[in-house]
Amino acid sequence: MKKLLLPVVAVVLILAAVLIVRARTPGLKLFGWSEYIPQPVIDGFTAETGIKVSFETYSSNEELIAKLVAGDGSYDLVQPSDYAAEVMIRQGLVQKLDRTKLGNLKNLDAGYLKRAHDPGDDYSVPYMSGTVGIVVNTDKVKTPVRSYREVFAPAFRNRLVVLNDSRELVTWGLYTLGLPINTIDAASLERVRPLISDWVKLVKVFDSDSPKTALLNGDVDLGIVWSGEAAILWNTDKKFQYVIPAEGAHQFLDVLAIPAGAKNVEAAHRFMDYLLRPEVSKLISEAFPYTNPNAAARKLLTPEQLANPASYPQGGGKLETFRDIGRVAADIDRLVTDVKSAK
Ligand code: N2P
Repeated sequence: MKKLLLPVVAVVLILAAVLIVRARTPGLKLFGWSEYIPQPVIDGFTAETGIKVSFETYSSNEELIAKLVAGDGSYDLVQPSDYAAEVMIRQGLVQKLDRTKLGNLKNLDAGYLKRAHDPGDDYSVPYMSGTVGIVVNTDKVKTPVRSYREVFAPAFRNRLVVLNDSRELVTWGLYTLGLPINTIDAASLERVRPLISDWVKLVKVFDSDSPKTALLNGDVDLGIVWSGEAAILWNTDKKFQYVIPAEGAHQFLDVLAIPAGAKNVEAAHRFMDYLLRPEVSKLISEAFPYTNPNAAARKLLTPEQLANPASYPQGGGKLETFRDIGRVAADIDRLVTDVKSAK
C-alpha cells in the first residue's frame, strides 16, 4: 500500500501544478471584424500555447474606434482597417510593436508594407486586403450592372443588400458625383445627401456582417459587399458575379494592432506571429477568401483559389484606399443616420 502512495501523491501534485499554471496564464482579449478570423485558427493557438482567447467582434471601424476611445473592453489585439489604424495612431490609441517578436513578418509581400497609414510599420501588421464592389445574381438580373448608379436603379427596389457602413455609403455617392473620396467637406456632403437619401429607400437589407446570406437565401438579387463575401458566393455558385464599380472602388488593407492599454502584450505578439505563419494564413484564406497579403501563404493556395475574381481581381478599375478624414467622419455618421431615419 505504502509503495503506491508516493506515485499517487506525485501524480496529484503534478496535475495540481498544471492546473494552477493554466489558471494563471493570462488570456488574450481579441476584438476583430465579424466573419474574418476562423474559430479553428483561434483554437489552434490556444491548443499550442495554452493561452485562452476571448473573442469579440464588431462590424465597422467606427464601432471599434468608439470602443477604444471610451476605454471599454481592455483589448489586447484589434483589427482596424488602414484608415482606422491611422486614426488610432494619431490619437495614441495603439502602441508600437516589438518587431523582434514578429519573425514571420518576412512572409508578407512587401507591397503591403510602408503604407500611408503607418509608413514605418511601427504599429500595425497587415491581415487581409480586399475591395468593396457589386455582386450580382446573374440568374435574376439579366442587364449588366457596372456602376453604383446602375445598382441603385428603381428596378432594383427591395432587391438590394448593401453594407451597413456610413463611410462606404457616402463614398459610393462621392464616386457617383465624381468627387474626391478622401477630401470631404460640408459642401460635398450636401451634394451627396439627396443621392444617398434616394438610394437608401431602395435597399432591402443593410448588413455588414454577412451580406452573402440575403443573396444565398434569394431574399435579394444584387448588392454592394466586401469582396470576401462575394468570393464565398462565387465559390458556392458561379451565378454570383463580382464587379468593381466603374466610377472607382474602395480597396482596404485590414491590419492587426495592439491597443495602448493592452494587458497581455506578449500574447498579442505571439498571436500576430502565429497568424503570419503560411499554413495558418492559408486556413484564413480558405474560410474567408479575401486578398491575402502573405506571399508565403499565397504559394500554398490552389489555382482555383487564386482564380477567384473577387479575391484576386484581374485587370483595371480605379481602386483607392481610405484616409483618416478627422472630424468629417462624425458628419458622415450624422448624415447617414439622418437619411436612414427619413427612409
Ligand atoms: C469581414 C469584413 C471585412 C472587413 N467580415 C472590411 N474592412
